[in-house]
Amino acid sequence: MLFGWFLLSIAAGQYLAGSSLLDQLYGDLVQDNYQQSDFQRFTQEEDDLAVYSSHEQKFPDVYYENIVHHYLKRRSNARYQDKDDVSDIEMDQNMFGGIVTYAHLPHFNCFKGNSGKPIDVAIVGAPFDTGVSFRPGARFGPDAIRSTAKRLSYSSKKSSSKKRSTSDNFNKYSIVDCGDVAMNPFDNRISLNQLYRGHRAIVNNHKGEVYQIPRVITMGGDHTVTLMALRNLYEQWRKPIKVIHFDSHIDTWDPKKLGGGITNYMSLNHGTFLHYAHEKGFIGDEGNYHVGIRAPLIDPDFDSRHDTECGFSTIAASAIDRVGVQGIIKELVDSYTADDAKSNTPVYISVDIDVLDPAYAPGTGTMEVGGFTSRELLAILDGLKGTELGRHLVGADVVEVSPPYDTNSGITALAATAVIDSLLKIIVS
Ligand SMILES: [Mn+2]
Repeated sequence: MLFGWFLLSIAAGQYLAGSSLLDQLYGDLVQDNYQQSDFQRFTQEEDDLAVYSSHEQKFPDVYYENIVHHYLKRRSNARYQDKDDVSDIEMDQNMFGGIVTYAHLPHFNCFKGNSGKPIDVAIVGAPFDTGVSFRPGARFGPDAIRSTAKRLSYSSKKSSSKKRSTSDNFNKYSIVDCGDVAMNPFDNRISLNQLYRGHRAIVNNHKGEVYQIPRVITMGGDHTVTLMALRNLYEQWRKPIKVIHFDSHIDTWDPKKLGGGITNYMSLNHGTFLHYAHEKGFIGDEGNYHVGIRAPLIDPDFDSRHDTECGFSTIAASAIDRVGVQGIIKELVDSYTADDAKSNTPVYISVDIDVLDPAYAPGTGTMEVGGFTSRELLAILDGLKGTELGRHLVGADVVEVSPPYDTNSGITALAATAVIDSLLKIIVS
């Protein structure tokens, strides 16, 4: 009988030579509820068929057509779960639905004290864009980055998700999406202070299982938000931070040059925050790097001199054509000196998504042509993994993603998603 059924399948297969490739290839494989009784009336014919090789056709075409008719009819029947069985839908996330966190990471309220839950790496949004000089919209950046990160996941032990995982090394770490810091949209002084306290609460209220001090990756928000991250890091590590700043703009502008210094309130913005980070001593007097610079300066001589005073060296975007990705990686890695290693100088990486060419990141506040491709930026970041510089990375951000200016496909947010993925890999390597 079983042998007869096998031959029946072959017969159906022969007939199906004229139907779709999918039916030919997968018809029997996806058939799991077949009732043999449906073919009972062919039993005698099957047994007769058994004496013929599958290459010989004993019966007229109409016979095979009948078989296939019944075969397809049975196969297209859906079989439903019991109406109280939710085993296939009980998880609250799938690739393109569910409550959205970055890469399906677990979420809990990280700002309340005494949760007792460990955090090694916190992803947190800073929805703020009232420090921009040109196009706004970055307050929607965290939301867009999370939405675009749905195809990522990490096999963190805290995550129930088992989708595409980009590394095997995440199991040791508790990686959490803390959500967004609630930032007041009407007064930058209040909202930046809220961000400062948000970061501070995450770190003060939690310890990691690998890292005593959780590493925070911030999703901007305009670039002003970086100042609050640096302030927190300075207070946590009690020493100036070495900053690797990927951007098309220097962002060390003296407020008298950018914004005019008319009021104190307007002095702090997304082009002056590094000036203040230096003035406050949050960052080192030397050893900081800009990477990807190509935007014109406002007052070239003054700005260049002031930038050097703020402790920065520059790798221009055009360095890609002269020294290539490997040359840039080498300069950055070599900049972490033996003295840095000896004194454990903490490193912060800030990525303004406008470091990318507008072809790759149109959804940003201030586009500048002639930037890196996404591949070049990711290759540079990946090249820092496992180096002394990478091992001392204590915090990072991706800023200036402005979804209203992005494409329908969200390519800027997608690039930011990949940048965060690369930053995470440096931190957990
Ligand atoms: Mn910037």
